[in-house]
Amino acid sequence: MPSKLIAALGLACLSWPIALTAETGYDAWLRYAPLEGAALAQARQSIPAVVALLDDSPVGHSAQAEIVRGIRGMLGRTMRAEGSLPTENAIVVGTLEEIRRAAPGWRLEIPVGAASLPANSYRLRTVTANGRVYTVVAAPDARGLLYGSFALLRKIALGQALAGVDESQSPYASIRWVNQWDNLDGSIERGYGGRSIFWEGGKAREDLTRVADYGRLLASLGIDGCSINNVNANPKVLSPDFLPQIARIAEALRPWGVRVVLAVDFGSPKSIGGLDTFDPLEERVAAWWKSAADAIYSAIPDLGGFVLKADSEGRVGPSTYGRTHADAANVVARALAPHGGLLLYRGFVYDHHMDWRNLKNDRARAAYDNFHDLDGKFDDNVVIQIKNGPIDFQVREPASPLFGALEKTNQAIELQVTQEYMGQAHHLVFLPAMWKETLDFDMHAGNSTSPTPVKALVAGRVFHRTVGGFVGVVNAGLDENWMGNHMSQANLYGFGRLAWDPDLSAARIADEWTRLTFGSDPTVDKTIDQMQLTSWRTYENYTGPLGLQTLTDITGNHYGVNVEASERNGWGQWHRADDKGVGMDRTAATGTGYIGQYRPAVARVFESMAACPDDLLLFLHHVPYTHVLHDGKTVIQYIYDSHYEGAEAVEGYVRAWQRLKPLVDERRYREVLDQLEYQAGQAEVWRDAVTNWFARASGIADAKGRVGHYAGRFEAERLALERYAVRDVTLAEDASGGQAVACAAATCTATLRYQGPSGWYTLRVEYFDQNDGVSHYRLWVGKQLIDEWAADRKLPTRRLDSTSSTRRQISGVALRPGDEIRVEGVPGGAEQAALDYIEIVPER
Ligand code: GCV
Repeated sequence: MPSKLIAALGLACLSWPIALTAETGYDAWLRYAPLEGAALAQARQSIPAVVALLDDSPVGHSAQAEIVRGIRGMLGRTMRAEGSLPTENAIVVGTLEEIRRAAPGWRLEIPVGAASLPANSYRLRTVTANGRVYTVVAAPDARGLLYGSFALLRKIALGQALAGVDESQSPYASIRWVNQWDNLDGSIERGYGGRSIFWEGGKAREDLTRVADYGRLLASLGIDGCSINNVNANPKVLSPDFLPQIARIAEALRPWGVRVVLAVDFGSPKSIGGLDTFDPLEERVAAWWKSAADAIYSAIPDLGGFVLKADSEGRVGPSTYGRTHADAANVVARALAPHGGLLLYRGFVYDHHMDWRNLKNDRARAAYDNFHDLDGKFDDNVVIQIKNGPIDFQVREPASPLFGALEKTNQAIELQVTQEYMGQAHHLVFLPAMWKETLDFDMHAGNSTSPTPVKALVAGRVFHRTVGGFVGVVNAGLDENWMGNHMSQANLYGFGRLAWDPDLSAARIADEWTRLTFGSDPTVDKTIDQMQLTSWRTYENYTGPLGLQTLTDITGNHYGVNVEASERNGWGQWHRADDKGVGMDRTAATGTGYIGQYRPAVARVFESMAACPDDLLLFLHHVPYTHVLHDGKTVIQYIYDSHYEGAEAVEGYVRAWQRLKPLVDERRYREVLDQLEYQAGQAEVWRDAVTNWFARASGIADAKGRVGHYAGRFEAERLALERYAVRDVTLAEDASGGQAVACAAATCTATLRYQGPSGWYTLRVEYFDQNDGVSHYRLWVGKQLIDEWAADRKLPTRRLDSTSSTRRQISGVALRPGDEIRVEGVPGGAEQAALDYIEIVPER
């Protein structure tokens, strides 16, 4: 057995028991949990004793080791790993060429002909020869072997029969990459799953085990490129003395067929190259890029290429010298071309100092305005990397018009897996459902009547481009479960599956993920699938319905609610809500003209208020609050209702999850419950803040009388306070009644005398969990201590605001008239054990 293989199997053996015993989330969808019942019986019958690898590449060895690992986990059997075709039943892993040599008589009947089978494809096929049954994993290249092996294991894990298997799959597009926004100091921009797995203290980490394990997760989805540093790039990555650091990371990813990609800074020729210019049209600059690329490729010959953010959010770019994006892209791409490298040039270019008073200004226009006229001017190894929508990963945006506007330029779609505007690591939001809407959206871009969905455009299928595809911004980190919570792993899974095959449905992806991650119990599957598949709409309902975008603190942490943060500044995420109406007029007739950037068939629908889908109405039109939607509601009533529905839906997730207690392992049950309970509280914070803001702005009351009236709610500032002091909260809607109480003493109390009927109640204490200390709370009813907790969540604020506002819910509390309910707060650090209100809710 080759030594590399022994090493790989050794590692697999070591990590196997951990995977089975500790459900930390580390193994994500590659748990290989023991099969049971019929699935086990079926797999035991069809899985032979041998897995033969005919290929000797490191990637081939990863494939074989993975099969051994997976079968051991699922069947409790250790297959023999061999290096040639055995004379017994076996799983055989080999390239088409290797199989042809070892078993010339086998006819794999590759439908499109072996020579034309696209790179990274695979074929799974049962072959019967000389009375033996071989399950063949064949591919044109080693990556295909790996992807085929993972597909085989996925089938087994999902209980699908292997006998007679006959299937071939090819990736939909050539680019299936992830971008990590990791800084060299170990922090991650918009990362919510811990510190960088790649970097610490300006260097590659000593221990890169996590990098290899991440490579394995990516490979299991068919992802073959990973940029390892922030697109807000540190120029240092191209210094000659830094190359060994990158080379070490490349080495850790290589056995999984994942190529390193680097984010580079356009100013590098000047900032680290010793030139006095970075003008892309200067010979010296071109020569510098060439020598930088030559140096990096001599250290890492399989580097995928570069990703470049230029002239955006303070990054330097070609505008410094009055040059175009094509000039900038081509000078870098020409340095990469001799090495087969690609340049992913980001289409996320916009002016963040726009005059908000000018109603014709519009950030959404920027990508198209910057790139459309340059179509055809980019070299063949340049790919324009375009965010799914024209703004910036908001909860609802139309597909970027740029997808339909590039005919002679390669493109890739950029999707954000890390949940920057989507509740970060704290809210459940299954993004494949949202991505599918964009990928399937027909841009009407072709010259015939055939549909031209975004997925086909970015894959280069419509205009016959040779490269193109999918890029996901992932930002996985050192947290045990990679993403900061278990459920968000489904977004990485979904991104990878869609990058491989964007025709998959969101429902199928959710179901695969749930079964691989939580097992195949039908109640568990149904519950989790249902939660995942409704979660985007739910989140949209309480954070920004009707195309309002995410009504978050866009100049701050992008997490808590702040309706006005997008207005009266140059960032251009305007929704233009005032006392009369709401929405951006982006029409060609009276607005910014953005809608005119779409092809006529799309523009017609968007331009007409009657035809425009309600979900995008306020993104595309400015309307009075009394405008009636297609469903018959007024805009203002829809805003109220959707917020209540959203908050109620999350309460429903909590109840649904609680029913899974006996069916999910203890640790993940507890951690997901904690996340959902927190989210339910936050959804109410959002609900109350947004609905109160719009009630105040519009002057129109909620027809159902809910907004501003909260039965059973007792404001902390009205309770009997000892040492607690009343504070105005600066965004009035961030605290119920606009006020909170904070404790500047060693301990403070807030007391209320209950006067309602006797019965069982749930008590909700709304408090503020800032990140500058850990306060402690105790809740007493009479002399009895009912609950105590610490305010120790990691939320991105030091202030009393909607981000720190957090709910503690205590159910099953018996109350009688006259009972004294007392909250005692003990500050910790700079955090002052602040309270917003207590709510007393009768139990259902
Ligand atoms: C890496 C948004 C994010 C930034 C990010 C930028 C980008 O603006 O808030 O953190 O920067 O997008 O995609 O470049």
